[in-house]
Formats: sequence, C-alpha cells, structure tokens
Amino acid sequence: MADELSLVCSAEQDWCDMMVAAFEAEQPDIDVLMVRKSTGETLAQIRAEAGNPKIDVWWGGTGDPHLIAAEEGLTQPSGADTSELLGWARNMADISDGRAIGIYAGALGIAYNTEILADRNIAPPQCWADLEDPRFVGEIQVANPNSSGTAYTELATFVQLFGEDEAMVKLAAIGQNVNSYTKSGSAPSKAAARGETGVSIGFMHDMVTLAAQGFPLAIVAPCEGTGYEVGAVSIIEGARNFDAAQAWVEFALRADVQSRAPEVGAFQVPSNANAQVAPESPDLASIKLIDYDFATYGSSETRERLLARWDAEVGDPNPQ
Ligand code: S7P
Repeated sequence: MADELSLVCSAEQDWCDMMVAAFEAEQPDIDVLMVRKSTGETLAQIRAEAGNPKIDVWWGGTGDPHLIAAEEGLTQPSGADTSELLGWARNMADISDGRAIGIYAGALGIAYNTEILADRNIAPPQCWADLEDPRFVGEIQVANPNSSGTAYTELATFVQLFGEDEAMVKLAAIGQNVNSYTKSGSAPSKAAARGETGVSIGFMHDMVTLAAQGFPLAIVAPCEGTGYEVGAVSIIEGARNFDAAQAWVEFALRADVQSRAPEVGAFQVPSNANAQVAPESPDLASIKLIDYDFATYGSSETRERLLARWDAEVGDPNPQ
C-alpha cells in the first residue's frame, strides 16, 4: 500500500499541482493529498488541530505565519540541508530553529489596469500615499490580513515604513477607497487584470504572471519603499507521515525543482542559489526594499496585536 502525505499548499494552484505531480513521479510509493489554502487560514487550521494534526507538511505561503507556527511549537525541524540556500532563506531556518525554511522571495507592490485608469482619466499611483487619494474611491482591491499572508505582509510593511499608529491611519484612509477585501492575496490582481477593479495590492511576481498572459496590468514599486516575503516550507509537529514530509522538504529545496516554477508562471525568486531565476522575475536588487524584520513580524504577539488593531481601526465592512 502507498504511503500518504497530507500537504497544504499556499502557493498558486497551478504551481501546487505541478509540484505534486513532479514529486509523485519521483516517489511513486507516496500518494500526496493536497489542498490549497491561504496562509492565515492554514495557520488557523494548524492551531485548531494541534495535538492531532491532519496535515503533514505546509509548502508555500508567506514566511511570517510559518514563523508563528514554529514559535507556537506547531511545526518541527526537518533536518534538511540548507547549504545551497541563499542567506534570506537560511535566515528563516535560523529564526525558527530549523522549523521553517525559505523557498522563495517576492516583493509587495501595486498593480493597475491601464485601460480602466485611462478610460476614467485617473492618474496612476506611484506611491502608497497615492492610494489614499479620493481619485481611487471604489477602485482598490486588497486581501484581508486575517486570512491572507500577502495582506499581512502589507500591514507589517506599513508599520515598518510609517510606525504603527500612522500605518493604521494610512490603511484606514486607503480603506475608504477599497471596494472589497478578498480572502486570498492573489485575487485582487486577478480582478484588476480582468478589469473588475482598477487597482490592486499584492506580490509583484503574481502581477508579472498576469501581465505575461497579456492582461493590461502595469506594476508599480511604491516610491516610499516596500516589504517582501520569504515563502517557506514547514513540517507539522506530530505529522503522521514524517518521512514522506521530510522527502517533500528535500525535494522542494532542490535547484532543479525550484527552476521549474516559471513553467507554470510562478516568478518568485528561488531560494536555492543554483536554481535558475526567470528573466520575468522582479529584480529585487532594483526595488527599494525595507529591511523587513521577520523575527518581530513573524511573532504571535505582534501578529495578534496588529490584526486586532487592523480589525478595530481599518476593518472589513463585508467579511467574506
Ligand atoms: O503563489 C503566489 C503567492 O503570492 O501566494 C502566497 C500567499 O501567501 C498565499 O496567499 P494568501 O495571501 O492568500 O495567504 C505567496 O507566498 C506567494 O508568493
């Protein structure tokens, strides 16, 4: 009988599917049961199942909730070899005592539908501050940071750029222009691509995927600077199929495996120094990145406090 591996994937569905197919092709004795979930939802499930986990391994999704799971003892070290990984990926492992390992990186940005803004005679945004302007009323879509790791990265980025109080004021002002807070972090840019909203906030690599498909999407690196994610992989504490989970982690860190991401339009920067970086991948060195403090913003105390403030001071009037 085949072994099983229960996997939650927080990357895009196409990449999740490709990874599972490639892993099963190499490991015909392991049957992968995969579901795709946003990062905040996955953290909530892992917390709820503590002591009796249904998930073995969590692959993809922003690193902060992976670090929080590690801090809460919900994940365990994989023992994987990180020697080929770039410094920012090993940093995740250092902060989490080997429980979360970086698999990719990507910067946060703004996208706008060039046709919609031109039709409505709206000057495109260049800075985060522009999104507070009433010219964008009803035009902006962004995810809810309670469910989405992308939106939590935005919240943490604003706090690091502007300080906590000012960040809440700015996010509330932008909120006046938001037409919908989505569950998933990639949904707003998909909506902007399809012309359902004028402007989105999300990861630039997800915007590149859509622009490469021919959608009229322009991508902006905000003038004040921006935050970034280090996507991660973690094995759940008490995983029923630890050996299979370990095999998955080793597979996911390999250069040849990471190099295949662009085949399905995943343009994050890979964490293995020997993996190929797609020419479409945003060049992180040319973007004004903040020195994102993963230890602080990947802690339970900080996340709970910031989410409570976001709920009280920004808030989603129509939670999905
Ligand atoms: O794969 C695309 C991507 O942007 O999705 C992940 C994201 O955290 C998962 O979505 P949520 O925001 O809905 O949690 C990113 O890690 C990844 O780069």
